[in-house]
Amino acid sequence: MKRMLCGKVGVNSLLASIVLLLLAGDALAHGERAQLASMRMRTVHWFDTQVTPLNVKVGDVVTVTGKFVTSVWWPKHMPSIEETVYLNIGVPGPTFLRLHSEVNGVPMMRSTAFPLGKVYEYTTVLRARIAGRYHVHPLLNVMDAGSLVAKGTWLEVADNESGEPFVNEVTTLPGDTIDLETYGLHGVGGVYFWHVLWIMMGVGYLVYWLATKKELFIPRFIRIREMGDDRANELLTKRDFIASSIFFTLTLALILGGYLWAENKYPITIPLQTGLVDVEPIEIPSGDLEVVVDHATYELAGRSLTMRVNMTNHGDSPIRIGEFLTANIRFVNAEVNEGEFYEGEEMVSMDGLTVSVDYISPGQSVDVELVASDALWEKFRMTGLIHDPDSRFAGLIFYYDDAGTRYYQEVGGSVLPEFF
Ligand SMILES: [Cu+2]
Repeated sequence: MKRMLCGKVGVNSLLASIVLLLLAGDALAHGERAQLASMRMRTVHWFDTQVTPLNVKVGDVVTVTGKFVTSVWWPKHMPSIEETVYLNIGVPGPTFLRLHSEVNGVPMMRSTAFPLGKVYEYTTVLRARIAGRYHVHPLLNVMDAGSLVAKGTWLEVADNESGEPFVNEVTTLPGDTIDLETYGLHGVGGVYFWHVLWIMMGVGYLVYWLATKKELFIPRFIRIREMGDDRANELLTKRDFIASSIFFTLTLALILGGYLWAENKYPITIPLQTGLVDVEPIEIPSGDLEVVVDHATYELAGRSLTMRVNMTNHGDSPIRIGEFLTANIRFVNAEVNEGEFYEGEEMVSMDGLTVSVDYISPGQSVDVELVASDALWEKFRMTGLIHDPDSRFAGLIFYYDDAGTRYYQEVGGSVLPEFF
């Protein structure tokens, strides 16, 4: 008997771990793959995303920095980022505290608007709250459009050595120091108190009906149908009426009493703050290269995007094309390879970009073929591009002058799928 029991427990826990594994597998594949390919290509180009450090303990500070360019190819059918947008961090649950965030030097505790075709440099400072391994993504919540996610970086948060609970102390405006981790949770009038009280009210009301009636919802409903609506009151006894009245009065009394009690306990309150702040955008440092896209094709079988562009170098230094970035995937030209790379960075194809010319000399105007190909197209479900009703693409081209200075600019246009 004992043995059988053990066997049963074994199977159960095995099932439980399979379910957990399945769930975990799901969690690995969120964000960067979930959105429409066209949406990821033509909304926000995130780059230089850096999360430091990658191994911390509960209570430590983590900094997320990076830049993004808002695409001038923003889909017309999508609510615009030029209206209301909020810089946020995408992690599973309340695992971090946000201590500070800014865009182009402006504090970002509020929403803002980001005009298209500009550069924004952001910094978000977090404090690790719960131990675990998280895929940390910067993201933008665009009003009515949802969140636009940058690629994630794995971050390990270990328990702190002391094993003491995480505290998050702040000083209120009247000068009290409180721990937000536990503030208002316990005691009479705390969150637990009110939840238990209302659950008891609800359960009590249900128990009254369950205990006093043999039949409940559907039999009574059928009876009313048989008797007719005008005789429905006959189903209600005097006792039912009194009990319901007591519950009704108690509910109103609790609401009013709770309100008066809260007013008395917390006399000074201010409403939740909202509003918009202005951020001065930065111009794209596009250097002296003029890029005109002739056409682009996407080869489904070859998992590659081919762009034919005309490039004119208006400067006095030769220019080399180093990278093409779209939908958070970096296609790097192995020949040039001066791109900035960061610890823990994902979605980089180190030799994913081939460029038909090595240099664009000063004054030269030349037709260039850029091919961005890698299995990452498939892995990140970019093949969905062909289901896009308006078949357009956009991305950033990064290039370098003689001195190694990096410039970039957005390219975009229509893209034709090729099936063979
Ligand atoms: Cu992720």
